[in-house]
Amino acid sequence: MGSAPSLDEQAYVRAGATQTAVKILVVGHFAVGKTTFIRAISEIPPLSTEETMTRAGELFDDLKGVRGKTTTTVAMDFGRLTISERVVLYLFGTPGQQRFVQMWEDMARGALGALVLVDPERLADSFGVIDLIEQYGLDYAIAVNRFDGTRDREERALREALDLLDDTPVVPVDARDQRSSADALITLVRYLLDRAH
Ligand SMILES: Nc1nc2c(ncn2[C@@H]2O[C@H](COP(=O)(O)OP(=O)(O)O)[C@@H](O)[C@H]2O)c(=O)[nH]1
Ligand SMILES: [Mg+2]
Repeated sequence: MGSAPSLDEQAYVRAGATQTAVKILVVGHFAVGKTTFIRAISEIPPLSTEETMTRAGELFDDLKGVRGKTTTTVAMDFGRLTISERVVLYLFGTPGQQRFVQMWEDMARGALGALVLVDPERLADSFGVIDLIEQYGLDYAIAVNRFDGTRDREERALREALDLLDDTPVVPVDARDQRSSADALITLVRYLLDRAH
């Protein structure tokens, strides 16, 4: 792979260890950029499972006497990024909606932490995801995805709106950009490993 971004691995990896696999969740509300992010950085062809779920739709249709189709697309993404000679991240893109709580049960197991993608113009849409993350006791960093045309929101205002702890990292990211996305993950991993010490 191309040049690995720098993580001061001596501080984190046991002497003599070959590779350390780290499971990281990439979470966020619908259309916040999870798939884009994992596609931009994965060094293996990213997997994306698109599963069409019929919700309690049938029942709903019966009640309403409408034959409209109530379907929701659930997209899960999987990718890998080597961030130093010996630290390899396994990335799981996970939708943030409360109705996927069962999936979260599995996803959260063994995860070191999560990167929460947020859209600065739709912060309220991220409340549910952050609640879920906290419910599962996962440490996280916030990556503010810069969509074209969105103005910068002052970090202080964003921290307040999302009710973040003072030491929770907040980093800007362009989910389409490899370098920018990798930097956000490095910030997260450094934070997680420092906390684990
Ligand atoms: N302009 C811009 N568009 C983005 C960015 N990140 C994602 N998008 C677009 O936003 C839409 C939703 O992104 P997607 O990755 O599918 O979101 P997901 O539902 O969280 O997986 C797609 O059309 C992306 O191309 C970004 O940083 N800038
Ligand atoms: Mg997606």
